[in-house]
Amino acid sequence: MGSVIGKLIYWLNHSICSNFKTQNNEKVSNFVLYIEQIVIILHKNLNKADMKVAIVGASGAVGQEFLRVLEERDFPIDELLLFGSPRSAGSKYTFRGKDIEVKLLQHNDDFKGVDIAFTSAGAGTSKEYAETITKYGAVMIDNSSAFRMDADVPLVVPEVNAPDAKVRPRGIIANPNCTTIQMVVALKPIEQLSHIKCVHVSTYQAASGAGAAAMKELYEQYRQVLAGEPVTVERFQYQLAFNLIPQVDVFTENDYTKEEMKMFNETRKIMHSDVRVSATCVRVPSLRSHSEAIWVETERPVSVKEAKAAFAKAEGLVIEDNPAEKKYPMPLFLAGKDPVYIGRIRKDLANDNGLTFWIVGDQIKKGAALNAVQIAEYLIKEKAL
Ligand code: 2RA
Repeated sequence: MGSVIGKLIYWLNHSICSNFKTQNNEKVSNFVLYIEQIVIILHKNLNKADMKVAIVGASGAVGQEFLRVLEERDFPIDELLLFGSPRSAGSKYTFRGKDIEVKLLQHNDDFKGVDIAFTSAGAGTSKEYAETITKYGAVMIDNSSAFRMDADVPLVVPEVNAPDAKVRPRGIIANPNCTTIQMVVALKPIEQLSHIKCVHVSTYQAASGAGAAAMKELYEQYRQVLAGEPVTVERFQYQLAFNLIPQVDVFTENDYTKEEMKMFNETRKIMHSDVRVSATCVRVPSLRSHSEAIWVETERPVSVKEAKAAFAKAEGLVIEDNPAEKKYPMPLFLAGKDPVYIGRIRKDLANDNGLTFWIVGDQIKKGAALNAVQIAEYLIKEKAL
């Protein structure tokens, strides 16, 4: 799309703008910007020719996963742009055999002609750059918490509420938090059988949820403990090696952590539901893939047989459940996999309307990059970019 749009924008800037230059300059440039946006959107929908994609935060754990996922899924890309902080600008990453240099993220026109921008550089950066990223029509699929609960920003897990992605007045779609994403994939098939009134969940979150540096720190802590050296603690509240930490993110005023409140609020928004979610989020010394023990209470009792049949048909979910053969999902064996795995499916002995199960999902993949890419794939399929 770049060349056609480029020419139109050049023409708009140079013919219209120069004709009106003597008038109020700011008004003219706003007018031109509006026209440009209309042309971009019309062109995108009437005559989609090529696809320009950007990754913001390319050097981070999720940014790197975006590169792998886009390549793995043969995502239609004609041009890929990588953006990063001053620290990562200038680094090069290989995509489809070609080296791409990370550009410095700045307030300029670098996003002109970009169709989709996958952003994962923290909430502060997303807030600061949203306007720069979206002003020429790019759809920003944002992995941070910056906009998740904004009423005019859809929060999307394609298996659950894909059509929400089409209504995005600000050009922004939010990717939910990893623990919520994998949980709602498992809740959806049950909700279709009987409304879920409440959920109790305990998470077992791998070190990588706190970023690439946190993974390194866990390795280093194990090495230090085994070598009898003092242990470095920078990324977690305490030593994580040989330990569990019942705190992910900071505490809020009700003594739940932000991570726990995300599970409450985001689940309701994605599922369009009044469900109440009470979570305890725990950091565990595994490297990758989050696990969750979940108890749901439905309006009517749902049998294990019904639940298993619904899980078996559900999109993005794989059942691994055979107690006799010690079959259940485990994070060590599921890193790098696309689906959410579910096992230990049984009746809740403490609640006649309750079911309980265990899920594992790669939180950098389905919990972040893959979910965002699936949103983009849905928009392309629906011609709703
Ligand atoms: C964590 N859920 O595991 C967070 C990352 N989004 O720390």
